[in-house]
Amino acid sequence: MKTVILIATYNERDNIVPLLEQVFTTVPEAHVLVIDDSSPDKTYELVQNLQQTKYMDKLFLLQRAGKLGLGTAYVAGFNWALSRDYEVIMHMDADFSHNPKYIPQFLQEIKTNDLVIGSRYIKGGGVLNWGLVRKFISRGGSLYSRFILGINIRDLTGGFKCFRRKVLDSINVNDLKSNGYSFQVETTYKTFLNKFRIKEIPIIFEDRRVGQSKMSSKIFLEALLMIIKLKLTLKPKSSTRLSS
Ligand SMILES: Nc1nc2c(ncn2[C@@H]2O[C@H](COP(=O)(O)OP(=O)(O)OP(=O)(O)O)[C@@H](O)[C@H]2O)c(=O)[nH]1
Ligand SMILES: [Mg+2]
Repeated sequence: MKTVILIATYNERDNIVPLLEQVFTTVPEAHVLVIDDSSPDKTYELVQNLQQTKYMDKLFLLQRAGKLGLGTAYVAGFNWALSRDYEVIMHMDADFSHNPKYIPQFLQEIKTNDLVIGSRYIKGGGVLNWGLVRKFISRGGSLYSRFILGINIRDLTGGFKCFRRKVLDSINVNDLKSNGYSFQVETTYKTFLNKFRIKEIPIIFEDRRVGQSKMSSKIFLEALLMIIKLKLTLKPKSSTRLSS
């Protein structure tokens, strides 16, 4: 199945080249779209370079004018992919937290599922090198979302995911409300409401190797509120009532 992997970058100069090399070594048949928000460290230059010298036919770059957030970067990537003939659309972080070695498992599972989620919170999954606070935020965020939304998915906030195009077609990616931490919750929740098959596979998530963390308490609090909003505004497909 024709596959594209979306990788959003903001100041990932130290990670992007080794990451792309590892991705293409692991899955030579896949395409990659990097969505870069004009990183001040010029991450995009390294991508252009690699594109011109090595991966002309399978590496693509979408450059945006400035830092617009990870959620909108993925929406731009989804639209890019949906306007082409990709059957499978994945996304992952650029900082090696999402190890490319797992990609073949995603591509195997997506043959019989509609959304495959790399999960830190099922048997065999986990997190390496995180402090207690970060662990609490992530685990708490997933538990909280699960409880509010009433959905039996263990890892709702992770960003290592693989979609069939029909899922993205159905969830109207341009209508997504979140941009920050809750973006992942929203796409999974909508997939669930639309009754698609979702599968979690275990991943070990490693803390970013190099570069600056962008997590803040503001992002986190916004996400908590957004999840309540999602619960109140989104309804399952089947509950749509006929007007009398
Ligand atoms: N294009 C784009 N990419 C972004 C933006 N913010 C973050 N990213 C990328 O999105 C991915 C995830 O962001 P991270 O900064 O790793 O977020 P995190 O994993 O929650 O936090 P740390 O790893 O602790 O920094 C990385 O590949 C970032 O480079 C943005 O505004 N625009
Ligand atoms: Mg990270």
